[in-house]
Amino acid sequence: MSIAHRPPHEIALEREHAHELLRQMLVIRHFEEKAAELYAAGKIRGFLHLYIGEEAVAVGAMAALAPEDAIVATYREHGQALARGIPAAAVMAEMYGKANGCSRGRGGSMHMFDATRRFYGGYAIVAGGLPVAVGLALADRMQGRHRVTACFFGEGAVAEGEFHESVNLAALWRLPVLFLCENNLYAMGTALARSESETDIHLKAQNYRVQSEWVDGMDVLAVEAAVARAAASVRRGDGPYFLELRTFRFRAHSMADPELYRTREEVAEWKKRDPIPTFAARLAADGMLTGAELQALEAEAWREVDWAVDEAERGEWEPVEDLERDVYTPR
Ligand SMILES: Cc1ncc(C[n+]2csc(CCOP(=O)(O)OP(=O)(O)O)c2C)c(N)n1
Repeated sequence: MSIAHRPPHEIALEREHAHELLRQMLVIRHFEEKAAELYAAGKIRGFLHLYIGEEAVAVGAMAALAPEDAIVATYREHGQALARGIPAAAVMAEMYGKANGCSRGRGGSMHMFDATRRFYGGYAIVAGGLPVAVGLALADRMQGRHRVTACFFGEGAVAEGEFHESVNLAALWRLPVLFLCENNLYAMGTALARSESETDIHLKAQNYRVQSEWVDGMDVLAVEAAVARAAASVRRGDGPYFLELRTFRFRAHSMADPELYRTREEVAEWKKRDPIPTFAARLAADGMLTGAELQALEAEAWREVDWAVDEAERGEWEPVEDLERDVYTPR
């Protein structure tokens, strides 16, 4: 329905919501642009995997999930952490390795964690989050809670045994898991078609009798709508659901990747579908975003990123006395 046919209060609500989706995508984009700079400057060390190009997936999905739902993600999870509401300062400080980071600086970029927001990682092992998600969902089932565990993972995970074990068990026990496969076509330097005989990833879930579909992961509204539908089905008790979100990472796999496995033309082609400017243009065309509003959202996003960097800079290192804290040592 065109907005001209909707009552004014609905238009106002939609406009606000659309701006919030755009603001979140801008925060993630600029946060990571800054992180890349800080990595080059030696402020952030270890591994760093950027989500640039994939923002619509995390933002659309989180908008459709409830605070009581659980989230499990991968090492490419800054976007999910920010969209879930972990303060940008806590995410940045974590990358710095500071004690004000969301994992007290012990996890770094790949291990964001915030139990108060039911954000259960951040897993460096490909497919490592899937069995954890199945376990969280099993706990909900056993305790009679109607909530969803949303599990993000890359298409590279489907080559792992853990993927098959997890989807199978979730289906067999009808557990409330929402599998969210971020298909960005490359697992490090391996193109999907070079490693999988079936490249329609969502079909793999159907082998286990799990409802599945693919979604345009460059379109934040399409992601939000699909996740809302799928989460409602899971919450109703209809068993797990699988969404394949087709997307693309614009940057290298990590900071140490010369990108020899794909052409510049392919990347340039996907950049035409950049989820941020395309969404902004669509809103502008619908009369829902003015140039001044876009500028204000950009400025707001940068302010949040600058604040995050200030807090990370100001943060303390964990004191030496805490070295053995949370370390299990049998005596
Ligand atoms: C079990 C395991 N094998 C190999 C690796 C090394 N590795 C790190 S990322 C990656 C590619 C994963 O690609 P994908 O799942 O598509 O996610 P993306 O990086 O594209 O987001 C691999 C093979 C690992 N971390 N864990």
